[in-house]
Amino acid sequence: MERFTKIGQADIDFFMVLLGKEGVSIDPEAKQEYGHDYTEDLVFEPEIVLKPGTAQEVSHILAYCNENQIPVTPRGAGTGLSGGALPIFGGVCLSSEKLNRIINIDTSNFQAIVEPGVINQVFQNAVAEKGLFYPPDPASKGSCFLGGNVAHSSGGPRALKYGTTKDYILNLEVVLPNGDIIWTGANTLKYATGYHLTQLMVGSEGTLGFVTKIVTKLIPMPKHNLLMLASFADAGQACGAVAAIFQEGITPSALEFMERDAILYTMKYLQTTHPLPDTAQAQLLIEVDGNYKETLYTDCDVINTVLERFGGTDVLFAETDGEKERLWSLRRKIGEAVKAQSIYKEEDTVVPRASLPELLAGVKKIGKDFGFQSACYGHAGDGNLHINILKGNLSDEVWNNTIKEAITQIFLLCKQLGGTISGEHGIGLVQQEYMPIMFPQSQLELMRSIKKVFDPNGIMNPGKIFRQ
Ligand code: LAC
Ligand code: ZN
Repeated sequence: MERFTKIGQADIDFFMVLLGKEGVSIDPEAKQEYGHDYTEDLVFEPEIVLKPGTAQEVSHILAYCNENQIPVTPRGAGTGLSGGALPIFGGVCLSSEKLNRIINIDTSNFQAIVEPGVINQVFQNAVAEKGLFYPPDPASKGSCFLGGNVAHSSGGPRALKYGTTKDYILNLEVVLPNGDIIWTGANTLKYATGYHLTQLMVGSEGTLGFVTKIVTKLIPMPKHNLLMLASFADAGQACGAVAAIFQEGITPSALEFMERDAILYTMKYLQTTHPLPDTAQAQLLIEVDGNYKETLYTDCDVINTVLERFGGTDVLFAETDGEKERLWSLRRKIGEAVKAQSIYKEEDTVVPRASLPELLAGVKKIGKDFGFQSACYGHAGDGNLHINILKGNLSDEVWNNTIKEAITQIFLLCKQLGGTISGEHGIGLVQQEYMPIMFPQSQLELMRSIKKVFDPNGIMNPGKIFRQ
């Protein structure tokens, strides 16, 4: 027996009455558009796309789907990299795009209430106008939604100093699969009042409920930042410099690693120039921020001595906002550029930062053993290395089968180094087969049991995170 019910005319009529024509799409173009996200080239079309504008509408939709055993896949901007928004069983794609209001920015308590369809950068700009700062800044910040950020606890370059999304979520309004609307906690900085349901929801990838309001913490906007770029003839040495910078007592606001190939692909993709010496195998992009310029210059001097110790050369400072933006734009576009270059798989490995050189060396060795090229980059200060495995000349047979063994070896290495298989992209669809590397069956069973408490009929984003 099919686990889920296919959507019929009666269901379409119900949703039309509830949301009106504007809130319902069933045409082939919409199904195609909402059938993919940024994950590789995967496509799974929904049977219907719903765009509610209130929590009450979400509640009616979920209660109906729960009763009728219709699968529901929540969707933000579709910028995810682990296939979390792919409706693999068809059914409803539940889009948050009409829930896009910034409800309140509270400058006395440094908090904001927003809906999940607000674009990360739009929110950052709105709070910046009031002198406040919302640090989580995924590379896709210009288009990704805050709801998706909550679903994956997204990070970004600034996470190493300021933390990821989970560190900025105080409270959530969530519609549960049975249609109940709850608040998960309180709008307070401290919370010791039973199980922390807010933090359980963050990173749950839309498998437990649909977030309709987000209460975020804000902090004061630092007044200044400095950005420097350093080149290394040896990529391992670049990784080695990372932990050493922290050991000097400095916490940069960003510390990004970029391998030569990743930079070259992005220069080509953006049709832009970039200061990359012929000898450079890797670069570090380092930002410091704070309220006092003098302190930042002193920090940069100290960082410079560390960089020299690790063979860093050609250290450049971005002199203008335009230069800063050019460097950041190149860094942020690497993912897109690699995608344009080759069929690829992106792994989101993370290890304790001092183990980064070992991780990189291990990845390169595994690449040699299995005959694949990789372009690595990422948030070195967090020990978070994005590994892009390129298909290049590999046969389909090797790509579809053997490469899984290579990925398994990379993930086993992460685990052995005290790390894990995703730092910020989530497990979604594409990483779930590797979950048993991280957890014994008993622990996966514990997670499944939690899922069952929230979603006994298994309608919320089915087939994600772990096998259900
Ligand atoms: C980045 C995304 C891919 O760091 O996480 O560019
Ligand atoms: Zn990243």
